[in-house]
Amino acid sequence: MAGDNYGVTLYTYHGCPYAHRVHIALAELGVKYEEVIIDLDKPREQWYLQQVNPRGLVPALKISSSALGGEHVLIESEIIVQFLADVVPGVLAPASNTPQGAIARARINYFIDTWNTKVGSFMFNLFRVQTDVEREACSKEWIAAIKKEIEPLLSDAKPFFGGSPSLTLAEVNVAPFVLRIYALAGADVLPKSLTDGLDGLPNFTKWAQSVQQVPSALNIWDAPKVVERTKERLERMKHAKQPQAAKA
Ligand SMILES: N[C@@H](CCC(=O)N[C@@H](CS)C(=O)NCC(=O)O)C(=O)O
Repeated sequence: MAGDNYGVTLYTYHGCPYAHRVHIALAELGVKYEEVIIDLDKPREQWYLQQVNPRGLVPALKISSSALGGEHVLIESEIIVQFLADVVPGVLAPASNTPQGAIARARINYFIDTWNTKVGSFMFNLFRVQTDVEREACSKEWIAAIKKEIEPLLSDAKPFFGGSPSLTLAEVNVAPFVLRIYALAGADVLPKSLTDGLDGLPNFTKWAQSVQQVPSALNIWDAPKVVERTKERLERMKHAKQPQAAKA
């Protein structure tokens, strides 16, 4: 891709974990791009909804080149990073047009699917709990889910997924959430019991430590800001709930 004449624009917001995935992939692939920051505190402007993403979300990636037959806008972070891994095969994942490449891609996709469907939603559940008892119960359930679903998939991580010495598509998708788990638990926004419990999972802990040190994952990462924004969001959620409780 570097040698071809590509124009790449990323529509992003630095606090968004989904946009973070795309920043990581572009950095790992050494792709130069223009960045357009979308202010999520304001309603999306018409040009964004009409020309970029009718869903109004970030991230979105505009890419143009004669090799692609012109200009394309891609939306949905998983699809964008998958596209980037495909267009520069062999860096984040092998090309899938050999049996070995296809099986490696299937394993990576299974890991991503497992995170998304079995583990990822606990963070949002924890944001919604009302009492300390519920908070601790949810934290325990999350640790148990990571132990059952993720720990075995990382048995050959070295230090990255599937024995890879460099970041893979698996980490591109999950690193933004790993960084948030440790930063938010460190600031007591998520329960400390969560990271204490995760410390008892050797594969996950070793892998998560490596993930948190990768320069491409740290480029736009601003832990204090994410902590502050999350606290503000939780406050807003708390206040939004109160009138409903009073009505009931
Ligand atoms: N499934 C989407 C999720 C993207 C998403 O939820 N982005 C949030 C920011 S993290 C957003 O744009 N929200 C719009 C808003 O807050 O108005 C993806 O993976 O790209």
